[in-house]
This record gives sequence, C-alpha cells and structure tokens, in this order.
Amino acid sequence: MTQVATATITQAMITPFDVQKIREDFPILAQQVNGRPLVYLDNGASAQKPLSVIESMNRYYRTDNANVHRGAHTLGDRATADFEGAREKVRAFLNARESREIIWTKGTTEAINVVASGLAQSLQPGDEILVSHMEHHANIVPWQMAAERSGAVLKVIPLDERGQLLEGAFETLLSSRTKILAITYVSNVLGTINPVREMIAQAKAIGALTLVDAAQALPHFNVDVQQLNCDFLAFSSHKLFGPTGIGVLYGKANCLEALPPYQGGGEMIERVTFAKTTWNELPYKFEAGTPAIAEAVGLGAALDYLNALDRPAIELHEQNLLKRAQLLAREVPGMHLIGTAEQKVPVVSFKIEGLHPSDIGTLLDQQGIAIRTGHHCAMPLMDFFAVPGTARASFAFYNTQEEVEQLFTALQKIQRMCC
Ligand code: 7TS
Repeated sequence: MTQVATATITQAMITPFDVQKIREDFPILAQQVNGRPLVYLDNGASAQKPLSVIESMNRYYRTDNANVHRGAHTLGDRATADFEGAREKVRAFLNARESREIIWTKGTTEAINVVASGLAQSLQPGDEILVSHMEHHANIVPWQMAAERSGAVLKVIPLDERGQLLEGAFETLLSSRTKILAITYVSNVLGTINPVREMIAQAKAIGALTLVDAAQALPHFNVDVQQLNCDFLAFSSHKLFGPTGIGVLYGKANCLEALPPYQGGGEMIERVTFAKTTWNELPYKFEAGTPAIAEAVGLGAALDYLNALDRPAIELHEQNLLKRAQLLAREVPGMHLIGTAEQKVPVVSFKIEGLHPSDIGTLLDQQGIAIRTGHHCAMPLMDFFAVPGTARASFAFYNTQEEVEQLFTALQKIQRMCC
C-alpha cells in the first residue's frame, strides 16, 4: 500500500457508519449526469472504485512497473513483490489456507471456465453437473460445454415464486451421479442468498466437487472458504470495488493439483522440450502469459479498503436501503418486484405494467439515475418469471437513503407520465 492510499482509507474508518464520508472516497460519485447529481445504482454490473485503488495503480505504473517472476532487476523484483503481495491479500480476505490456492483470472467467467473445461476431461457419460435455475450465464454455459464434450448431463435445481431454491429439490436431485455442484452464492437478478454452506456439506457427503460463484456475494458480506468448505470459488475484482480485467479462482490445493492447465504458454511450464512439457507448480500452472499486474495491485488496494471498513455496519446500512426500497415499491402503481427471498442482498429487480424495462432505464438515466435493464445474462431465470427482462437497481454501501427515495420518486413520475 502507498502512503496516499492508506490516508484515503483512514477517511472511511469512521464509526458509526458515515455514508457521506465514505462517498468522498469515490470521486466518480460527485458528478452531474444529464444535469442531475449522479445516482449510481448499477453496482451489480460493476462497482465504483475508491481513490486508494486508482492511486495504487497509478503509483505502480509510476514507480514499479516491470514484468514479474523474472528476477532480472530491481523494478522486476518490486513488481513481483506487489503482485504476489496482492495474492496474499486475496488469500487472507478469503481465509484460504495457502496463497498458491489463489489463481488470477480475468474474472468470474474465466475462473469458472478454468474449472469446467478442466473437469470436462475427466467427466464420464451419465455423470451429472448440478446448477440452479438462477445462475448467471457464466455458471451455465461453461458447464453445458463441458457436458457436451464429456457426455455428462446438466441438472437444474428449480426455484419457487419468491426466487429461492425450491425446498427439498436440491436433495432430490443430488445422487451418486452428481460429480459437481456449481452454485451461485447470491443471484445477480434476485439478490437471493443461497444456503451454500449446507448445500456444500450435502454435496461433499456424496463425494461431489463444489464450486461457488461468489461474484455478487463478496461485495456485500465476507466469505470464509475454509468455513464454506467449497472446493472452488470464483469472483471478479470489478464488482468488489477493484479494477476490471482481473478476478480470482480459489481452489483447494489438491483440487487444483488434479485439474489440468487451462491455457499453455509462458509461466505455466516447468520444462519445455519439443517431445514433452511439464507444468509449473501452483498457482502458476494456471497463469499462462504475462498477468494483469497493475490490476492485481488495484484489487489488493480494494481489499485493504474493504478491510478498513466496518463490514457489519455496512451490511446493516445495505439492509436498510433494501427495506426502504421494498417499502417504496408498494407505492408505485403497477410495480412488481421480482425476487422477494427472505435472505437477500440489496438488489431490486422489478417490472412496471405497461412499461418496457429498457424505457424505464432510459427515462431514469435522463434524471441521472443509473440502473441496468434486460436479461442480466440470466435468460433461463427470465423464462422462469415469464418476462423478457427486468429493471434492476443494485445498491452498494456508498448509496444513501436519499438515493433510494430519488429512484422511487422518479419511478412514480415515469409511471404517471407513461401509463
Ligand atoms: N456470476 C455472477 C453471479 C454475476 O453476477 C456475473 C456478472 C458473473 C458471474 C460474470 O462476471 P464477470 O466479471 O466475469 O463478467 N454479472 C453482471 C450483472 O449482473 N450485470 O452485469 C454483469
């Protein structure tokens, strides 16, 4: 960490939770969009970055930039220390046993592809891959590809009308044929928090591997991979207040050892001859080519930032935002919430009778309010709720009660205007 970044963190270390102070750490939030103060409610797609993250990358490029793991000169050594230091920060953040269990990827999507394409080589015809009906395409399509290559079968845990896993369905689907359970911790559309810890225990009892898509979980609560006891876990830096272009695959060392490499090239080898190539040790076996070094540094800074915050206070603040949104939603005529699970993060998907989701998005944008509309890369989920898409407001800890009110005041206005 740079001194500048540490100074920025200190601003956020205000207790009790001071959202206005926190907002000062995010320079992008202090701007007008279409003549109105920006209300950024598209955090599920990508979250904003605190100054400490931006400055850590700036510092890296100004003072340390070089390629890593070459041992050639001082800058290279500094870059390597920054890069491996960031890996250690991820290890600590997830409470993984060893830093070699942390593999850098481009993001959640690539992390899941690393596992699915590797397992495709050992899956047998008739083996089953278990996913849920609320998965993002990133946790569906790689498994479909693995199934196609191996003859395995994709099985889907159904949902109830509130957007929770249908009670008892998982247990019914789980069998000795199940080779992997690949499940999202939190739905990006519904906000539903799945009981993954219990599900992992059940899957492990019958000898299945387990992968958790934690892309939408980590921005809202801490996850301890040893407590979860998952074999693999994936997340993206850019949703966790870090830069784009980098993410993480966590894997238990023995599971990663058993998995074949994803890509071939530099870094991932031990010895190359034209007759035969042997693989490097973990984690480098899965890191072919020059990695995203500055982005790793930025993610490390994001984790430092999060660690300095009072996360229980954040959770409370976010739950209060959600409660307010759910209350105000009742006052908009024709508005229906999609995803009303008991346990959920502050994500509000909705439709309004007589209005297309994309029109809602455009009209809100005219008032400086950023949400996402569409299928959210969860088409099977859209089919389940029989909608072409939804409008989705996804909140972060830097959002305020006033912003929730602004959203619903704007929605009231749009509804009056258009319906
Ligand atoms: N898994 C979940 C649960 C997600 O929400 C997303 C992205 C991904 C995987 C893929 O992450 P990536 O960083 O590799 O692209 N979700 C969204 C979203 O809800 N809106 O835009 C991207």
